Amino acid sequence: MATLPMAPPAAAISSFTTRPLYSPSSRSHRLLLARFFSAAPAPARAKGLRAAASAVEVGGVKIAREDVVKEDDPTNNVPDTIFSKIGLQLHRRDNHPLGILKNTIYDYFDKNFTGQFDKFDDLCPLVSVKQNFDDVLVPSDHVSRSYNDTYYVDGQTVLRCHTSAHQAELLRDGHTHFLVTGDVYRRDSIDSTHYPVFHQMEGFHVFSPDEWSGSGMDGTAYAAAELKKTLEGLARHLFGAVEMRWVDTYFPFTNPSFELEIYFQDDWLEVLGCGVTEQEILKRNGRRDHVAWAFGLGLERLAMVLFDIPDIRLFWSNDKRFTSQFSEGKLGVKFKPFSKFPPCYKDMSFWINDAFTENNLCEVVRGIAGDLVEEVKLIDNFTNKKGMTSHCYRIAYRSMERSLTDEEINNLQLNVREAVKDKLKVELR
Ligand code: FA5
Ligand code: MG
Repeated sequence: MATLPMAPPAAAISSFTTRPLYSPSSRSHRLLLARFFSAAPAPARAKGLRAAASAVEVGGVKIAREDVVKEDDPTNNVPDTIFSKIGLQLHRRDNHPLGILKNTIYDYFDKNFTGQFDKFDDLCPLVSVKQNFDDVLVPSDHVSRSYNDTYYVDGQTVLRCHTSAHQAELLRDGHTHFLVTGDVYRRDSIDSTHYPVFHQMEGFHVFSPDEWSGSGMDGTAYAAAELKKTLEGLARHLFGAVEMRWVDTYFPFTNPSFELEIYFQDDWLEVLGCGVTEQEILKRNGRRDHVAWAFGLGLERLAMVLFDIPDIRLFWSNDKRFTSQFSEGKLGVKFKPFSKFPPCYKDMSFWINDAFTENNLCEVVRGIAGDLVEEVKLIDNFTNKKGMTSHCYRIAYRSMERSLTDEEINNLQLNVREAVKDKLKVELR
């Protein structure tokens, strides 16, 4: 199951009941894992991670490893690989594709809504369960709240899984037009367009009754029309002419809800979710009788299209051959891939148990092999007469920066097998 799925309550919209809200359903068996921090092979604890004692500061909040990684606490599921990303704030680097993109989106809003949008890009990613879920009306039994899908620091605190976590507090603080950019975290399978840490920008625009009263539309229709106009304008500002389409969808916090898809690498790529904000959210936060639109866009997804970046893992690369290709204010630059080393495949079969999930497998493999694992893919699945189910996964190992030796890969695979057996309590075949 993918990370922050937000399928509606079963009866609500039948065609979306099996579709996760926060992530598409098409890649459930393809887990691509990689880190680019270190070119070295990753032993039991991946290299390139922050030293255990170190701390980072985000938005004035100091975050130490022991604040977020609590190995002995059963209510905590944050691994070191995730802690190592906190505070990096790729979206605040003006020479990084994500920073260049953020600034270009700012330009669009500055030009079209002069002085109206307040901008936030340094809000702390540690938020309460209330902020992340309750405040945006996510049902209490919703699968997105599960430990399988979200990184919990403890029972009340999570690493935000979307920038929507900040909507309510900003409304209460009196903001009516705002953009929130930040790193978000989801336990998720990974492939070339998914990564467990990525970046979103939230947009929010409140309208008062006098703004739509003369339009001949009701408030909801007016906000929906304004939303689509604004986002189509943004897409043109970023891409010029590009093939795009609107898809109806479901979010707990908007109605109606839409996704915008852009044609990329021979397929439709979902780049943002949006909609007209549920009245309940406005009512609870001091804007009764108003309407609003909101959107949440995936910065990596847009940047991949804009800069021709073929794999989402590249955004984390410190390799000069990647970073030196981008500079402040230059949106049109096309990424030139540097040489690709061949992948090496290893298969692994085991009998699963009731607790087994692919997200858990993914995390264990990443914990051992870090950036050297490119893909984990289910290639065989059967249940025997005794009712035992066997899975076979194919793991692709590949470094973006160098050739791996056979010995290195064999060692990694050995360690992965041990860890999978120990941590997931599955029976290797
Ligand atoms: C949300 O997160 C909603 N909060 C967006 C929203 C905001 C809707 C306000 C309505 C109003 P979703 O899970 O679909 O929705 O994620 C939004 C975007 O983030 C996606 O369209 C995609 O571009 C990006 N995204 C989602 N998962 C990943 C991932 N694992 N890796 C990279 N990008 C992702
Ligand atoms: Mg989505």
